[in-house]
Amino acid sequence: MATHCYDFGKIVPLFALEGECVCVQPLGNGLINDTFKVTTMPEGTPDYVLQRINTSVFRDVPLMQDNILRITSHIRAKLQERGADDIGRRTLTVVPARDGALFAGDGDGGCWRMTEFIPRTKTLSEVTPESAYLTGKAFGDFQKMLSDLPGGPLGATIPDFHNMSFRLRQLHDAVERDVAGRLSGVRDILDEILSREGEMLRAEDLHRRGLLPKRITHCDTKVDNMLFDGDGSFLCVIDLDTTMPGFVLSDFGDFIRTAANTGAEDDRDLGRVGLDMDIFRSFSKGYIESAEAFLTPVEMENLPFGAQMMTYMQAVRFLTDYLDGDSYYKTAYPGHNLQRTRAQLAMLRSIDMHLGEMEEFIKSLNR
Ligand code: GN1
Ligand code: MG
Repeated sequence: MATHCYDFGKIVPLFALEGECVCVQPLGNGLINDTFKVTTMPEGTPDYVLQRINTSVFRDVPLMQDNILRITSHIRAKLQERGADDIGRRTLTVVPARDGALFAGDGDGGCWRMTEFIPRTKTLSEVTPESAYLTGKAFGDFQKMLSDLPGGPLGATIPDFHNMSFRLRQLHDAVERDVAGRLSGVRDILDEILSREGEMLRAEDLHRRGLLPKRITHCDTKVDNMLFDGDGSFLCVIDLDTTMPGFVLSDFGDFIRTAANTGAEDDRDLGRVGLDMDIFRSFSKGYIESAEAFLTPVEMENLPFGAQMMTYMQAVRFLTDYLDGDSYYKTAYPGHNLQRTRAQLAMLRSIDMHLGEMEEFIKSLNR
């Protein structure tokens, strides 16, 4: 978590919040931005989520905030049309700065934004088949709701974010530079990764040949980015920073990579890491139920590949950052990015073993 000291007495009043701030505490475990919960008084006024945006990762904050406002306004309108209840808990509510902007500078180089805190929610460290099914349904629905977003395509907040050839190029550059002198210790892992470069470019190949479309996708569907109600039912997806045009395979795959992992993303015990087929089946069933109306046969049959692709891409990104001296992801201990890489590769091997079974299951859903 953030170790910096921020002057919240100065930062919080930049935003148009209700009530009086009584407490600011670190929130969540994101690897990029610094996130805080702002508690207010009196009882009945909303609490807030305050974030310091990592501007070396998100270089175009106005574009990102504009995207988020467009996405949340559109989803809110759709939910209203459907007569949904509890709309304030089913999508994020952006809180503007007092000057009307969607973010605020603190005068010390920091860039901040705020949303309403959604009360009485939990994130799921232990996903059950039931919650995976509901999450799959909700995710298909999220993509469907955004399919007619007005105002033209969303801008890319991070260009080439899930572009595999770009990520591999970054790895090759990091290997060449070896700035932290760590290359000699990772030769075995690097060889394993590089031996699979070609097969992992399949999505971009299909796209180039006009066979795989880009749609609006979330691009960070890890399970930590989903809020559930007290009873385990899915409420909403958060962290919309990277919602932009991409392949549905990314979103499907990133959920499987994280939620269907019997271990943690950075597990120190690789014996715990592996694919949970029950979670895979439940999520796939829910996802296809709401997404089959728009998914093409090529998208459908490549969903299991999406799980391989995203797990592999995460291994590539963690190893790149390890070689670069840990400059991108927050780390909790020396070698954390290397452990993350190893855990992703263990997950990938487990997905590989189940690939045939996964493909059969997706086929069986394809009515
Ligand atoms: C980062 O900050 P967080 O935890 O939401 C990363 C994702 C990775 C994820 C791995 C902008 O997301 O792409 O999948 O870590 N976000 C960015 O846990 O790079
Ligand atoms: Mg994120």
